[in-house]
Amino acid sequence: MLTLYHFWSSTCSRRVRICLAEKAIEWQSHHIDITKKMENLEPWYLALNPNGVVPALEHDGNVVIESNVIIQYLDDAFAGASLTPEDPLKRAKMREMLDKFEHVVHANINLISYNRRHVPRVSHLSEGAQRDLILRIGNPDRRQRMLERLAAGVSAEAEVRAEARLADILDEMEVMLEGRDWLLGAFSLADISIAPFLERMEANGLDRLADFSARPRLGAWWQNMQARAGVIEAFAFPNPDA
Ligand SMILES: N[C@@H](CCC(=O)N[C@@H](CS)C(=O)NCC(=O)O)C(=O)O
Repeated sequence: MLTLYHFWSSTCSRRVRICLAEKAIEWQSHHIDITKKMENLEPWYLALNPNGVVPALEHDGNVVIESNVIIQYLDDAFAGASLTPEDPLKRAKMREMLDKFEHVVHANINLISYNRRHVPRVSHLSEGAQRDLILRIGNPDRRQRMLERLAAGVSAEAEVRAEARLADILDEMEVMLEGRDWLLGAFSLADISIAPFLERMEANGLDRLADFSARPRLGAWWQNMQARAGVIEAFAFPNPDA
């Protein structure tokens, strides 16, 4: 039995749903409302994922967290098209990319999304109520970061720096895509891991980044990515409240 705890529009949940679709793995959905109901901070969910974030995967009673770890687990544990290169060096490169996609791309998108998406989402709560919710987050680093953002907000300068870091990674991808359709040659977890963030850049109105005229290979990659059945299926997961 495979259950994914996820939120319909979350980038990290999309990573996992793309992988599940690409490998044609059957799974059961447990939707977690991370917006109004904030189910990700309920004690029962924190027992599954102490970081208080989606996604989390439960497989035969065992829980795996961290979306990039989950997709590697799915690729290791399930049959179907392999999404990891055979060559050890390419495997290492893939893991380097996964690390950057989480710790540079996701971290900076998260910062940029704070004023645009997070603040309006919690604006109905008093500062004290927001603080109480943050104090429930199990991961001390994330808890501290959220407390600092609550106290001081995210400055325009910090957003500019974050955009520059995103541009660095997009430039790196443009170079990697020379003479190939996918980041490592064959389609892999690296392509899956970054795809939801390209959509999020567009959704956040980061027009300069999402304008592919300066990065034509990346533009072609994004078109190919959006045409894949697995990506279409993962992005089509409906908002249960719509
Ligand atoms: N490193 C984690 C990050 C997960 C994450 O930040 N998830 C976001 C949605 S994409 C979340 O649950 N946010 C809820 C919140 O911030 O309250 C992973 O890759 O699984």
